[in-house]
Amino acid sequence: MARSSVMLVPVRLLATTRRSLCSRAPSRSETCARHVQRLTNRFVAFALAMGFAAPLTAWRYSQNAPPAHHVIGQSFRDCRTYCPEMVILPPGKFTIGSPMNEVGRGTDENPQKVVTIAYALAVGKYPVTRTEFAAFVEDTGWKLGPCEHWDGRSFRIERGVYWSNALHQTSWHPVVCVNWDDSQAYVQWLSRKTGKYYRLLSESEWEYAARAETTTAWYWGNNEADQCRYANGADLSAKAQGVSPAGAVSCNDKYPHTSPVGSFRPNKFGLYDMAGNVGEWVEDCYQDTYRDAPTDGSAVESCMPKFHNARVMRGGAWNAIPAWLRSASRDVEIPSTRADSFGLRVARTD
Ligand SMILES: [Ca+2]
Repeated sequence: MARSSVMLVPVRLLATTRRSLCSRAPSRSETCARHVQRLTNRFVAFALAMGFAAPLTAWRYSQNAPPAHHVIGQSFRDCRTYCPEMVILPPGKFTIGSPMNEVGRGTDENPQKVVTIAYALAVGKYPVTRTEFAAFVEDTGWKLGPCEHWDGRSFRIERGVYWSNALHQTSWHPVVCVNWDDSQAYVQWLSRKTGKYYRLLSESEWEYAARAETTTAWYWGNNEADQCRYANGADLSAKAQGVSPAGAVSCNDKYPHTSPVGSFRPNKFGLYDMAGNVGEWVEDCYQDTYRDAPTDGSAVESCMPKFHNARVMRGGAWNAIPAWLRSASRDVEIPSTRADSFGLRVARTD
């Protein structure tokens, strides 16, 4: 049997298994897709360990990647009017978490572990914008509740403030005031509209995307003085308007609140605003250690009552000091909370 025919056997078997699993679901539901992806990741991890790296990576790419005419590093949209622009990241390995000597690190950023992203991953080039999110609200009538406002000292509910009128934003600003449930509703709607599988990034996928093959504290290096060229954080302009917590960076990025997406330099994967602007919900339930965290790019799906079933948010925001903008920094939030520094970014794997 020719080599290509040999490889087609497991491909057909797995394709059949995939169809079988999904056929038992009432629709091509998110739950089914997640389940299939988890099984596939395990299969690939096993096969990689057995030495079938090259053919399986190619197979995994063909199963999970966006259409074949898209290539790694390039961007695409699945529709012209409201679909987020996506960048295809290469498969690879990285170390999640921070070294013990990293300044400003949290105690939940260890133990450091090698994570393998054995598949091509399409990630939003920017956080989801107001225009993109508005298309979802208009189409579905989804209702979002009131929003907490950061006043420089604390978050508190502002009467009459919602995602649609917070922070004097324009259409190219990242949407804010979305909670984890709103984010899930958005990606499920986007999946239905496009026929593709959109979802939130897992926490490890997010850090892989943010680091972009760097191991430094920030994706621009280890110098916080460079922050204002790469990220919209708590800066001198935020300090001047009284919306900065203590510890703002000593440079001026000119945006006391959110900035239009893409206003700062991208990381090496061509992704913008992976630090600052808005915090980005990820899929994972929060655990205060990486001890039991998966190493195949999948998410932690078991939420813990002792952490109030909190989910993880990544990237810091316009009100974040340099330590919170580090690639390894983790934020913990209650899934029902909406705040004017909370946003989202999407991923697509098939
Ligand atoms: Ca700023």
